[in-house]
Amino acid sequence: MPAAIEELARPVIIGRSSSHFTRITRIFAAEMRIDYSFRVVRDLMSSNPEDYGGNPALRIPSLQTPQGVWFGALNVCRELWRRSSPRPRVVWPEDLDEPVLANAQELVLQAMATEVSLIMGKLADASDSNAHHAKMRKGLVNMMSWLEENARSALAALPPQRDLSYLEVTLFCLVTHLQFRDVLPTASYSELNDFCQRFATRASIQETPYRFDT
Ligand SMILES: N[C@@H](CCC(=O)N[C@@H](CS)C(=O)NCC(=O)O)C(=O)O
Repeated sequence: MPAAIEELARPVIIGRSSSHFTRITRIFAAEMRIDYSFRVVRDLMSSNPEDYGGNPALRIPSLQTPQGVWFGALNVCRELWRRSSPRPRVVWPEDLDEPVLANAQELVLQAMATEVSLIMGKLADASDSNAHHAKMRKGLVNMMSWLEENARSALAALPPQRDLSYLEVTLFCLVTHLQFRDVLPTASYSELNDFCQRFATRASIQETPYRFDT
């Protein structure tokens, strides 16, 4: 296949190496053995949807494919999975049919979103001392405490015959991103840190470290 056509056939992840939602998709791509190009969004303050692969929400990640663009980490991961062969056994959010599992997934994604708001607020020069900021921080600390208390039982309740779960990938990306961006001290979360240490032995984790794109 000529290089230009091959390039077009290769999906493009649009995101940043420092973004936890982007890392979810890169871990999935590595686990699914999908070859992709990576397009860095240089300015997260841009208000041009084209900079985000056309996403009107002005968010990363997106996945550009010949069929169209997929917005958001979960959509991207599902499309990467559909493209994989053989398809690994993935546990998706809708498969989590016990409260501890479903709530863990909800709180991981909410904690990630809260972290984005805190970081973007700081970037935009918002005061760290306003009431909403304080409430977001309190919510984040509460969610992390809940996850620390419930991670062991949630992880034990995942179907044992899986290759991967969205819950584990998102939990790993959340905890390690809190450390990377220094948003909260995480040393006291021993269950979460143990989980991250175990999960970090995967090649997909070694291949996708957080870093600031230059
Ligand atoms: N629902 C989206 C959320 C993505 C998101 O919030 N991404 C962050 C970066 S990790 C972002 O684009 N932030 C830019 C902003 O908040 O303006 C997903 O699941 O992918």
